[in-house]
Amino acid sequence: MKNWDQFLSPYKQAVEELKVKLKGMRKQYEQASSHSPIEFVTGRVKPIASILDKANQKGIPLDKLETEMQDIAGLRMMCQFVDDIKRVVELLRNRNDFEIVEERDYISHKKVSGYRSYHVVIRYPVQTINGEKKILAEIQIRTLAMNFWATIEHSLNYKYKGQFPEDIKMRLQRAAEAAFRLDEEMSLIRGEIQDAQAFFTKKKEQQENT
Ligand code: 0O2
Repeated sequence: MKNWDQFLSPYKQAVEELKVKLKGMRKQYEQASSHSPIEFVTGRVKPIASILDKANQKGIPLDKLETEMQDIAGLRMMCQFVDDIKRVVELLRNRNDFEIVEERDYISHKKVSGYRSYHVVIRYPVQTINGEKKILAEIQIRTLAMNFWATIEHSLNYKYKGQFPEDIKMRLQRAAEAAFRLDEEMSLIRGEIQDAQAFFTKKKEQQENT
């Protein structure tokens, strides 16, 4: 019987610390009044039931979770535009508070499900009262459209336990294509959108200063 509180404690600490750090990157863009490639950041520790399900599906023994399950600590960084994803990955590569272990590009190579996202697996040092402990964490970087699709597909997956009826499967594929086209369209009018956003940010600042 695993002591889950003890096992998950460094993961919880890592998620809290990384949320602050990654959100801090967005804040720095705001302070510099320049377009932030990061729209928002979320994070979670995988629930115990999901850890057990995944370990079972992938045949991972519970005493190997630390090295073989890379997404017990999970962070998500959402971007407005596909091009922002590259910039965010570059920002992550340039940091020296963690080490990148692996990158998985499901944007150039989308999954058969239609899933698109860029995954960066990091080794993150957590400071504990017993010294430093390095844990694995997965950062998923995706556009708002990719996130919308993945969130819906994830909840349907939960409902149908991966066995989608044919019509739902087809609609999800079509929705994935629509999300892809939406990203393309937004990229084409990126300049216009950013001008409008800069205008509103400036106006808000002026109102706050009067
Ligand atoms: P949860 O509930 O998000 O934690 P594998 O599961 O074998 O495909 P692997 O090797 O664990 O993947 O790593 P990978 O490919 O980086 O995928 C891990 C996570 O990516 C998943 O975690 C999801 O969050 C997300 N993901 C991958 N494929 C899909 C997909 O087809 N649809 C959606 N909605 N998300 C996906 P978990 O553990 O599955 O789930």
